[in-house]
Parts: sequence; C-alpha cells; structure tokens
Amino acid sequence: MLLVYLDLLSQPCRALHVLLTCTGIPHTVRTVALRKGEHRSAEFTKLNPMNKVPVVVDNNFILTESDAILKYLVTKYNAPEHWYPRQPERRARVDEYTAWHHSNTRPHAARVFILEVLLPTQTSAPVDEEQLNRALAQLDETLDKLESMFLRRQPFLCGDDVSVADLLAVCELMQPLGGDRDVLKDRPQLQRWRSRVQAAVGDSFDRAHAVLYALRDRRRARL
Ligand SMILES: N[C@@H](CCC(=O)N[C@@H](CS)C(=O)NCC(=O)O)C(=O)O
Repeated sequence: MLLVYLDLLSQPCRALHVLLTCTGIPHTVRTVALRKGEHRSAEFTKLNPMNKVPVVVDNNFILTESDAILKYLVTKYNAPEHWYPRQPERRARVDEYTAWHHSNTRPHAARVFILEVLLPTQTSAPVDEEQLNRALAQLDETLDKLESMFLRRQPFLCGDDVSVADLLAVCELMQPLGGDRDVLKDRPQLQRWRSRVQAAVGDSFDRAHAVLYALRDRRRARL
C-alpha cells in the first residue's frame, strides 16, 4: 500500500498529487495540516525527521524529497515514460532541470508567497514592499532563464512532452496566486507553457490547486 503524506498548500505536494491522479497510481492520502503544526508531531517526525511534506510510505519504504519521490513512483509503478524518460540523454535533461529547480524556481517563487501571504498572516504586519520588490526581481531572473534556456526550442521544460520537471515548476509558479498574484501575467511564452501543462494533466491540475484558489478567493473577498 502506498501512503502519501501531504498538504495541498505545499507546492511539491501538489506536484506529487497531480502525478498520482494523472497516472492513476493507487494510493491513500494522509493530510498533514502544516498550519496546525501536524508536521511537528512525534508520529510524523518518525517518518521525516526534517518535518517536511511530502513523504511517501510504500509498504515499508519511507521516502522524502518531492524530486526523489516523483522519480521513484514513475519508475516503480511503470508510469508512462514521458514523465521520467529512460533514455539517458532525455533523463539527464529532466535531472538537469530538477537540480536547478531547488535553488532557483522553488526559493524564488516561494519567497514571493512568503512575503506577501504567509508572513503578514502570521504576524499581522504589513507586507515589506522593499523585500517583496527584491524577491520579484530575483524571480524575474529565474523566469528569464526558464524562457531562454529551458523553453527555448521545445514546448515543455525538458523536451516534447510533459515530465516531472514541468510539474515541479508549474506548482511553484502557481503559489503566488494565493496572494492573487499571477507571476506569469506578462510572460506569454510561459503562459503558453503553463496551458500546455494544464492540458496535459487535465482535471488533476485544478483538483490539486483548489486550496490555493480558495485562498486567493478569500483574499479577494476581504479587499
Ligand atoms: N526539498 C523538499 C522541500 C519540502 C518542503 O519544504 N516542504 C514544506 C512545504 S512546501 C514544508 O513541509 N514545510 C514545513 C516546515 O518547514 O516547517 C521537497 O522538495 O520535498
């Protein structure tokens, strides 16, 4: 039995959720509510001493880190090849993006959400505009690279078809939407890519993002 510990407000958890629903890999979700601190419980700490989601438990095999989890599940459950190709060069392209992702797309998009949504909610302090502008400028550099390097000659980040790299990236870039900010608003090339990813994964995209849309809608209702 595959148990999946996640919170859909978390970007890497959504990438995992999309993969699971899209491929139909049988699994059971165990929600770990970050806002309630459930990731710091003794029970969860035994699974992941780093107290982070997602985690999967596949029979007795415990695995953390979304990148490793996505690649493991595609391989173990024989999901369609395009998610994580077997051919060495095509696989290396996916690994190339995912290695880059964790020090670029992820921290830069997440920082915008943290400054605009998370910190003001936790502290009731206003948004620090100076820090936010710096974060947006850093994110802009990452978006430039996504366009000029990864999407230069191909429809998806790592080739002609959707892969786990696209899932990790798109879920990060959606996160600032929780603060009603579409970071791809002025980026037609990246918007087209996002639409291609959405079309490739169907309903699973909106299902994974429902919690984020609700956060955005609550914010709109307050303003
Ligand atoms: N590198 C990890 C990052 C996981 C991560 O940072 N998860 C966040 C949610 S997006 C978390 O669990 N945060 C709780 C905390 O750090 O207290 C992965 O890709 O799985």
